Amino acid sequence: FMNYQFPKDFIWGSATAAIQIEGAASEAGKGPSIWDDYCQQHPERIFQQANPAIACDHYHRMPEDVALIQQMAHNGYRFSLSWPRLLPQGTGALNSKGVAFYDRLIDRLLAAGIAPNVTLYHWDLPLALAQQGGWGNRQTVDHFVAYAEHCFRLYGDRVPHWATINEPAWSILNGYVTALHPPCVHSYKQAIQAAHHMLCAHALTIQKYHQGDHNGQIGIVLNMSTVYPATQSSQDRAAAQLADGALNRWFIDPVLLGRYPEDIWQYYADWDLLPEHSGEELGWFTEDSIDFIGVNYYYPHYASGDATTTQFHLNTTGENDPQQDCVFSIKGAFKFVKNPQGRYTDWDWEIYPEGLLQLLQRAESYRPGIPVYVTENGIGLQDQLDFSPSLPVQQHVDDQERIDFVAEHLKVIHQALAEGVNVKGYYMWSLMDNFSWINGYKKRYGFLYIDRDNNLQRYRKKSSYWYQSVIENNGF
Ligand code: GCO
Repeated sequence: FMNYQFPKDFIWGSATAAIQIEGAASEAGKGPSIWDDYCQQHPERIFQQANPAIACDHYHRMPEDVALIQQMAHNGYRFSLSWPRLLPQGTGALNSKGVAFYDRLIDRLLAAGIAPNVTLYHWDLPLALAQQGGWGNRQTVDHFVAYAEHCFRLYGDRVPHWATINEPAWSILNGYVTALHPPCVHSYKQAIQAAHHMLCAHALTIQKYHQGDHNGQIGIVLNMSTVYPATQSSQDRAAAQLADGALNRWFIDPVLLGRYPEDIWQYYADWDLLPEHSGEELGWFTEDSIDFIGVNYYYPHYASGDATTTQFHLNTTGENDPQQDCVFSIKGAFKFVKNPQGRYTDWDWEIYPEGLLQLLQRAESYRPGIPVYVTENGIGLQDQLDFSPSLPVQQHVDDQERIDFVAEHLKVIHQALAEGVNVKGYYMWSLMDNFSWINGYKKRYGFLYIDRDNNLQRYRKKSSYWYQSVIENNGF
């Protein structure tokens, strides 16, 4: 008897991103990305001076990794293509070895009955384009669209699901507001300009895909963090509305409604923060353009209107996630604070499954019936290997906390389904422990434990066996 039965065609998978797992950073013709460069230039900003040069060596171990995905019974896998592996300079000639790598990956997945869900951009901008201004440069839009068209031509016949950009809001916030990620700029003006270019690149790519003769679906992956007021004061409620507008609606509205949200547009206009834009560009934002929406959810935010301090902490201890310490403040208008009642992980991320339910309901309210995929959800832990002879192999990495976390979130997905939200699949972050940006390799997210002391050996964690049984029963 299943308490939580899922629809027959539900996709059960896990997710990764190229820069976080592939390694082979300067091999086989790959060009450098902003992350390769950042870790080289500023090793002190990354926990234990880690870098993605080898990562999980997935580039070389791909057949083994796909075999593990198959063994774990997943029927879907979300990964990203590395733009600088395919186009080392970001533009120009394709790198044939890069092309061949993703051909092999996609073919192997399909042969194993695993449906690929492919993200075009997961933060690894080609360095050559960054040197010309990156997302701040209008030309990057055209370069991105050209890159996307290559990908559709190369793999479009075999990829059922595409996503343009992973978490544009967070990529912009990290790059231009907290400045913890490259290009490490503190500028709201540039943040909003770069965001506009990303949204243009997204919109134009969707158009191109639909104009082409492809039979898959295309969408975007948004991190639609729920934002609550820290207290019920009118100041905090206004702060929450603004924070939600800047972080969520600024991205959801162009994508799903075909226009920027008026209140935030006006707010940015008042502060002289509006992006340079043309009428033609705004015309690329159209209603009903995407076929599905991908939602990444980790934790909720609490906005306070008392944003008198603006601090940007660099925390490279890996103990706390700097995103939590960090005070976001658009011209002193809001900051995020902790929930005193919250249940928090080791990295100070609150565990709050109800937040996911609200996001799913929100996607549905934007466009009833829209297919929704939970494209990321998971928990970073300091998992340990334990080879005590008394333990069965399934318990060599006992990550019961991850099982509890995933189960709690699957329950709210089940509830959303019961309420009529068209949730089509769940991709746990992540398939394997990987390069977690400035947290380096300490923050482990995987179903597979990567033994960094022993030749990057893979071990299945307890959660992977539990998830396999969920998949095999299509519920739990
Ligand atoms: C982490 C994050 C993940 C990702 C992912 C974001 O801490 O590593 O929680 O969300 O790294 O790349 O899309």
